Amino acid sequence: MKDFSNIEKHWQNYWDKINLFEPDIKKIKHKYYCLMMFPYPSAALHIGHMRNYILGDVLARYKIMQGFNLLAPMGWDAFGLPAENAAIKNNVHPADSTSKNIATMKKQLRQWGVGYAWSREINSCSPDYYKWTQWLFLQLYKNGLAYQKRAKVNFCPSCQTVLANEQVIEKKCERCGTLIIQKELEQWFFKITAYAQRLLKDLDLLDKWPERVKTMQRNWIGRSEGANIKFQILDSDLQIDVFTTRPDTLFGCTYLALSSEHNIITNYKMQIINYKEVEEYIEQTKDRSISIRDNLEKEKTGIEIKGIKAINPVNNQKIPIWITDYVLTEYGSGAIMAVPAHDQRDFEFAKKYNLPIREVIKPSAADHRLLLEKQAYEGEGILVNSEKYNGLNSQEAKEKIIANLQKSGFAQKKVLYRLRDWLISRQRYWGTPIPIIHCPKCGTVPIFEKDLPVLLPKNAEFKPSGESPLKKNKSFIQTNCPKCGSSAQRESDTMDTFVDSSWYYLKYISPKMQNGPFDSQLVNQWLPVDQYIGGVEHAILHLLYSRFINKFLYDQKLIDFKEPFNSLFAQGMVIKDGMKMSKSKGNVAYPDALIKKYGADALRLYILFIAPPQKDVEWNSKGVEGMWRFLKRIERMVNQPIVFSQQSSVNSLQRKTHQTIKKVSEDMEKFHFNTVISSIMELMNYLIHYPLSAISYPLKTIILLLAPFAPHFCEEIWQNVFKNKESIFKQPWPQYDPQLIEEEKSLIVVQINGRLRTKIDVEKNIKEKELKKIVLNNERLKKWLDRPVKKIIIVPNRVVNVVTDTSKV
Ligand code: ANZ
Ligand code: ZN
Repeated sequence: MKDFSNIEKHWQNYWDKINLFEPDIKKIKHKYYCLMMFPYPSAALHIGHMRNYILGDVLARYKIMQGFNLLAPMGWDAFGLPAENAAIKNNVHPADSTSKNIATMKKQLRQWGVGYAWSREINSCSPDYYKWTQWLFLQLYKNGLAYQKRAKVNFCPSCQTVLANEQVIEKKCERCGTLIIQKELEQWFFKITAYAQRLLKDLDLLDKWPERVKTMQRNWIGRSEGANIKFQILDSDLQIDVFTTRPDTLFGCTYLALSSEHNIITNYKMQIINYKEVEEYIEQTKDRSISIRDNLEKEKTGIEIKGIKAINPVNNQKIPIWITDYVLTEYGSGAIMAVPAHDQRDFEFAKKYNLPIREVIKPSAADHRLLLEKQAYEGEGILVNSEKYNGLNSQEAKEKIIANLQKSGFAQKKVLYRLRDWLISRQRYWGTPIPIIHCPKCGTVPIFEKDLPVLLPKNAEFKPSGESPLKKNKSFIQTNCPKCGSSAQRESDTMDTFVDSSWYYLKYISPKMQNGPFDSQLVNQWLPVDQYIGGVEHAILHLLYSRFINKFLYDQKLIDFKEPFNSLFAQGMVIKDGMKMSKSKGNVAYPDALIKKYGADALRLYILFIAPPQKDVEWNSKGVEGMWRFLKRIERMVNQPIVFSQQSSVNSLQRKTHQTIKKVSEDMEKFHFNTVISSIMELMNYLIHYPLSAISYPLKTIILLLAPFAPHFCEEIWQNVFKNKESIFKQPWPQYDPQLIEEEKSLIVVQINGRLRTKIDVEKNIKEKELKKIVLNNERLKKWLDRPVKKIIIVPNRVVNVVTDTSKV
């Protein structure tokens, strides 16, 4: 064989020439839509990226061999912070660095033998694409699902931009790790909360999604069933609403806890005796994280509001009101009824400030008295200290207490979602401009669809300043109102890139379409995506947003499927030095040198061999050479003078071959690529013990099964050694013959102390240990085997003679 790099280039060109990855988009029967999450155009790709792309490529090639009309497209999620930050750092325009990066990545993908339907390439920063992202915005706007409001937002002082809650990880910016501050700004939102219940319920339709991803989405949506309960303020007509999931604990409420932004504090200023102290406390705790509530470790603080008391509506007890830092402003009503005996957060708070702890729920079984000394009992149980509700269980009590309070208007059932509306505006340059005009006379005016796209000006100062850079771009900002013609201003914020990626899977179907976002009819035929592949880091945001937009388009009758992705595969990460491989962590390994030395195929095989694809894997390049040797062995083998025949003439080898086809085919469906490779290796080891005249069929099978993994190598053998005229990927995937995979049996005579007792059917050439076990556990032989066995004599495939100790009767 010639050297790797020549072969690889040759076949890469060949696959282009025969349009291997270009589907016939009009042919729907037997279609297969295999989609990889489209990447940010970053600089050179490393081993971690490579693992993802070859994973998808293996599946794609396998599906082609199975005869599917395969669509495996690729594109670029090109707008956004990563591109922009890199551009700022290197002092180049993001448009230029983006196209440069795309070129590099395409070259790398090609070098790895990763194929896509490149004629369908899309790029979210091209006007052809973002025109339709803007169109999508307008549809949401028209339907009341895009709105603007002043909001306290997470602001990253380093990236100089607003972040969605989802992009804040433990108070820090997801991108750069800087501590987030809160700012109040005018912002655009998409009303994803209107879809909360459907986004939750339809998770049940996704039976081919990993359970852990669905759980993450469920938690994120966070449905809570409970009630709003009103607490009257003593000697006033003001009330404080609380949301609780545990109305059954109402008799155990010993204080109310409010967030520091609760309006009672300003509304009732005059009555608050210690207002000054309260004000000071609020000032001090202003920047506390919004996530403190979930942070059980964190010590909670608070201050009592002196001068006012609340009344518990079930027993008219007067209870104190506290301001605390563990109640969220944004959730429920920003106030809670605190039940220290049954809520751990309240328990700790009560201990610290010496507030009463009143037990009202007893667990049905074990004595927990001791427990209550140290922690709250948060489970359900039987009510105590609750007057007429005593003896009821939590469920019954919840219903009854709410029903009774409801009569007097003190309670109402309520379902809350943790999910917030999606904050989509960014004060950054490199994104899709929001297609809105602010007119001094008409107010907020959407752009006419015929006037799309609103082009992002190339000659803009794009360095972040906290304000939208486009604001300073006069020729962009100044325009005329489409309604009344007076001079007006364009919206200067751009959209979050998650908007770009919320609908791209539709665009691939008709990427060049000009007069609409996508061809609905074709889209309905090609979607949902059959297999979606991507990183588990997108388990919440991207997947939730895409599901939301899909449902919106469904409601608009533009598509007829409720969920965009039928099956989801979340691949593991490549780890180096204990961390995710990533440029920002400086632990990156690049594939180039390895490819030069061993070829792309050996590296592909190795990467997929070292771990199941859904698992994280620690990178170590030492084993690549082993894979290279494996390919060399195959090469030597196929270059021997083999006589080709359809089937192997030796039964056992034939059986092994068919068993391998079966195992490999099943593992392919489950993404168990590592065991696929080891099964192929096993067959290879098996076959070397047979004469050349017997191995042609197994060898041919090996080449076919290996083709998705080592495509260049196998294509080379297929065409240049086996002298076939057509691509190996146009060959049908090998099928096994169910009759040929069955193990041969032998009928074995079983003797006990030399006398024939029974005959058993076992697998031929069964291991002695196995055979002994079968014999000794045989029910029929029990009565003769009630004494110690002295020895067992085996004549392979024929006789087992058990000698027992007959002396001890
Ligand atoms: C009384 C109670 C007693 C509660 C008990 C729990 C246990 P999820 O499941 O997350 O919806 N809560 C309500 N609003 C809050 C806010 N803005 N900030 C912090 N906590 C808040 O939780 C609902 C429970 O969280 C509510 O039920 C309330 O405490 C608290 F034994 O009310 B519970
Ligand atoms: Zn106007």
